[in-house]
Amino acid sequence: MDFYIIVGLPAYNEEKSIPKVLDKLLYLKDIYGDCLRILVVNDGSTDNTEKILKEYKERYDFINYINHSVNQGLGRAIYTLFYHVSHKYGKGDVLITLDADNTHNPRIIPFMVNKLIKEELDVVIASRFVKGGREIGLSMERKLLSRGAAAFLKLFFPIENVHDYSCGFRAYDVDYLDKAIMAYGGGLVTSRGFECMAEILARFSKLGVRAGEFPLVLEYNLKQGESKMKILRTIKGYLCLPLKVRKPQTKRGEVYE
Ligand SMILES: Nc1nc2c(ncn2[C@@H]2O[C@H](COP(=O)(O)OP(=O)(O)O)[C@@H](O)[C@H]2O)c(=O)[nH]1
Ligand SMILES: [Mg+2]
Repeated sequence: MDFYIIVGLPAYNEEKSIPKVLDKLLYLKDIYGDCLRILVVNDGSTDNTEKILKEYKERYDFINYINHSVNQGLGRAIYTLFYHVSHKYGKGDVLITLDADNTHNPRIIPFMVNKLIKEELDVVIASRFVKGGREIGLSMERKLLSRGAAAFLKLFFPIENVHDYSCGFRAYDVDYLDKAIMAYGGGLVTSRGFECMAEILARFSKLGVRAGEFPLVLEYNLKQGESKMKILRTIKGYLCLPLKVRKPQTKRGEVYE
C-alpha cells in the first residue's frame, strides 16, 4: 500500500475502555501492515490512561500517543491531532478519528476508507442517521440532542449526503484536511468542547466538501462510566456556530474558492 492510515483517538480518563478499543483496532494491522499508525491524544487524564498507553506503545511500534499535561477539552485534542497529522502526513493518507470509549466499532473502518478512496471523497462520516445505522443504549435526552443538532446544522451548513453532524467517528482525506487548515489560517477547530465535531463540518461546508456516510451502530451499551459531554455547554456551542463560522478569506482578502 502506498498511503498511511492513521487512527486518531482523543482520550480523557478512559482507563476502562482504552485497552478494549486498542485491542479491537489491532486487526487493522493485518489489512494495512506497515502503513498503519495509531495515535492517541491523552488530554491530561488523571487515571491510568497514560500508563496503559505507555504499555501499548512499548509492545506495538505502530501505537503512539501525545500528552496534554492538563485537560484542555475535546476540541483542543482534535486540534492537536489534526495539526500533528497535517504536519507529518500528506496526499493520499487517511485519518480516522473515533471515540476511545468503546462505543464505536472499528470493524467498519476499512469500509469507510474504501468509500473515501473509491468515491474520491474528502470525508466519510460513520452515521447513525442513514439506513443500517442506529443507537443502542442511548438516553432519550442524548437522542434528541444529536437529532436536534443535526436538523439545526443542516439548515445553516448544508452538506450533500450528510445527516450526522456530531459523531466523532470519521475518515478524512489528509490532503483535504491540510487545505482546510490552510484556508482557515489555523482556525479550523476553535471550539474547546464537544461542538468541535460540528464546527469542523460547518467550516468544511463553507469551503465546499465532498462527503459521504457509512452506517454506524453506536454501541452505547458498552460504555463504562459517565459521558464527558456537558450537554448545555454543547448546545450553546452549536447555537453559536452560525455566528462564528464564515467563509474564509485568502491573504488578498478574496473569498476562498
Ligand atoms: N481529549 C479529550 N478527549 C475527551 C475529553 N472529554 C471527552 N473526551 C473524549 O472524547 C470522546 C467522546 O467522549 P464521550 O464521553 O465518549 O462522549 P459521548 O460518547 O458523546 O457521551 C471520548 O474518546 C473521550 O475520551 C476531553 O476533555 N479531552
Ligand atoms: Mg463516545
